[in-house]
Amino acid sequence: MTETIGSAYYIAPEVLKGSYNYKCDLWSAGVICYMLLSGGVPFGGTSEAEILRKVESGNYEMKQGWQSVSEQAKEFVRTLMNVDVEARLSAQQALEHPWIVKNGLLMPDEVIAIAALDNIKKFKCDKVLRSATFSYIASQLIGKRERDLLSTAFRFFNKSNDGRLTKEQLREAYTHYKRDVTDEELDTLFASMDTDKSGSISFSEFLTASMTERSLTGQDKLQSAFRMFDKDGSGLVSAEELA
Ligand SMILES: [Ca+2]
Repeated sequence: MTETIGSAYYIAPEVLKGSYNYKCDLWSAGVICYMLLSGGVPFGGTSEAEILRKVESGNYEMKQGWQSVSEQAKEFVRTLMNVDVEARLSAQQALEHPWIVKNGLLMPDEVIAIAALDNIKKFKCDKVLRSATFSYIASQLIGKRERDLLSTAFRFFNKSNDGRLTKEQLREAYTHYKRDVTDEELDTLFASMDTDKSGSISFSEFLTASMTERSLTGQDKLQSAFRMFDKDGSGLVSAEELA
């Protein structure tokens, strides 16, 4: 890509210099966020030539209209409108930015989120074998698409964006999707999900509990998981093999 195209306001500085890649779109996304958050433009001017000169310099301010905007939101815009193309966020990194995650701008597929929450309510894992088997299936055998969808749901529920889902965040998820859950139910399901008893739910614990019943109990997957645990090939899984 070497051709100079695009509207003056949104164009990335490196595009004007004639050498750019996909990241020029992330700059443009940053300009759009800048305008939505502040109501102003980063590079003003009375003519297109004047605007383009300012764009090329890459220098902009965040003063007028930014007084009540959070530091995290400003940081998000700065990391998109970064003249250093290498350091500029990729689309994936932008989706993972705490400000995007915190504000729920990353919306999971509603059907998947609700199915995950309903599955968690049905999830019972009071037997070591069941827990160990399902954890193995969750980590090894789940389809990439289902894993991606559940990953988005997990990140949406995990508002603190630290990879550890708390009981309160899980309660909020049920409330958000208007699914009833009593305090007692929440205590019970949280305890069965938290298989390592760390006091929070990791992504793999979440995967184990939230996968669809069908993907958890597919005969092939159970057999594959069973073979994994049946280390001596005896056809029986002993307590030692699970330890
Ligand atoms: Ca845990």
